Amino acid sequence: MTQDEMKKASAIKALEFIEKDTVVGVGTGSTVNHFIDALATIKHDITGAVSSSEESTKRLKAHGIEVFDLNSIDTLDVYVDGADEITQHMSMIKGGGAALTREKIVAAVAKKFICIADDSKQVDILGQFPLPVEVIPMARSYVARELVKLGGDPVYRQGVVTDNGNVILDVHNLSITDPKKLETQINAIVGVVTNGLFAQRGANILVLGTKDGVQVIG
Ligand code: ABF
Repeated sequence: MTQDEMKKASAIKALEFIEKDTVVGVGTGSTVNHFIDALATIKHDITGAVSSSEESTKRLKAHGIEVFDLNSIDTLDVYVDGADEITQHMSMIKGGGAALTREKIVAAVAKKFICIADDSKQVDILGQFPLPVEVIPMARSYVARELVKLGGDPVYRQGVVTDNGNVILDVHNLSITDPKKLETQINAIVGVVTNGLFAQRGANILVLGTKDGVQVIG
């Protein structure tokens, strides 16, 4: 099985968590693209979706799936999204696709976070993947200096503007032994919109594509 086949297998398995006549929270990324394609096969059984990015909204609509504004939704049972890294404690680094803020908002509303991923995403300690931090453009240099004080090496992601009109700093060389604490510390820097640590609200279930099949963990 290739990595993409593992992503696809995990995405298809996640359909089992979707209840009839509900609105589904949908993340962003190549694994989620497989999920959106799979969701299209049951589109007449669901009410619609809320989306974490313009990219996913476009794909959902192309399949004829209605996309609702999150403000019009009272409850969301399930949010399905990928990750860049995930630990056995279900803490994640996300934001490689620059959609971290909207992902964190939809995840906050959802009762259950279902992480879909291939097994290359499983790690013992977060931080090998550079941690994305979304920043208000005028605060970029200040936030970068503060991130250095926390032990990281921030790199400006050139040419990327988020769906919210902000910029991304990717923080290299962090060995994240206490993700909840670091998530709080980075969020406390003025000018930071969101950081890509999903530890305080981690995943509830990991649907992991491996070469031996799909494992459901949690
Ligand atoms: C989004 O897409 C992320 O937060 C993460 O950055 C990424 C995972 O990428 P992929 O599914 O393409 O490997 O969910």
